[in-house]
Amino acid sequence: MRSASATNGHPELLDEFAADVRAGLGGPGQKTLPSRYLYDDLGSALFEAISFLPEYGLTRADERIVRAHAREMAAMLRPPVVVAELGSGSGRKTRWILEALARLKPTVYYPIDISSAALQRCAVELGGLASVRVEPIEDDYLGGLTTVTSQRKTNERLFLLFLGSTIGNFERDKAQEFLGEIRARLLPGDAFLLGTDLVKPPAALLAAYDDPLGVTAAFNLNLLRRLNRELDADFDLALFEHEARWDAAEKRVDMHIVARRAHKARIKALDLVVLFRAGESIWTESSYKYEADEPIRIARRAKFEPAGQWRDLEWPFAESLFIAR
Ligand code: AVJ
Repeated sequence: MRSASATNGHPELLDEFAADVRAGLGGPGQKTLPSRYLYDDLGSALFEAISFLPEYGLTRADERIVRAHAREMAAMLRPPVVVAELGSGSGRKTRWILEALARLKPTVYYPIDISSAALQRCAVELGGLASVRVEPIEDDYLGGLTTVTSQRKTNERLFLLFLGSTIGNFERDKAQEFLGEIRARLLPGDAFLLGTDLVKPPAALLAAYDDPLGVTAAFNLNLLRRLNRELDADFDLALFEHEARWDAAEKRVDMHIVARRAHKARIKALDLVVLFRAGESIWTESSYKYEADEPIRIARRAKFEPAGQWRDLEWPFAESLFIAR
């Protein structure tokens, strides 16, 4: 079992991390790091904590919708159905769907995640469900999905879940491309459930991404600790602060790590010195917000047929169900 980080014991992942960090921090322009590196073990636990913050309604809205409509969704799919999920996280939301399906017929569930810690938590959370066999797949999304689809039997329908508005971390054209990549791996009649956080007033979004307890700040700054630990860097966390910015034109929330004053940090494993001006930032995440018709538009373009959409009113969020054409 891996403990300290997702790259421990996976040298090829460490190389990729090193290359991404060099590309993101080594040049003269806007410094940036890919958001997926926020999720080491501590980062995953901090995101889990974020999902309990009153200001961050996203995860609870997602779960409310799934819980309220799981049976309706299950009834639309002709068994036998196998379930796969991209980025399973704790698996708390998926319970409702698996229960609804397993009432009709025993089912297999393939959580796909690059974090073995997340997969373990998910197996514990959902392993006890009657008539559900959990088969964790430690891989990236498309690699894992390819594994699932190459194993599936032709009489089985695949129900693919992509919840939590994780798609919000993709630039809009990348999201479109990604849906195409997903669709290319599915067969006609397969189902796809996509969760998207919806546009809402900027004040609510800024509070959600810069909470007064500082949990999101810890989640963001933890990325520097990861650089210190895994790449032998010497970032002084006290010299940085978390910032959330609403980009009205792009309809997205960006997270930055901002240098409080001019200084430099060393990343020994890369033999790289990183200079910061006062106020200069590392851009660590974008969280795109959608209009309710947008997921339907991009899914249609990727050869999916819309089969239903459910929204939460308390925290505007949409769950859209599609069938592969
Ligand atoms: C897990 C990607 C959906 O973008 O809202 C939470 C991650 N970032 N707070 C999001 C996150 C800051 C989250 N997603």
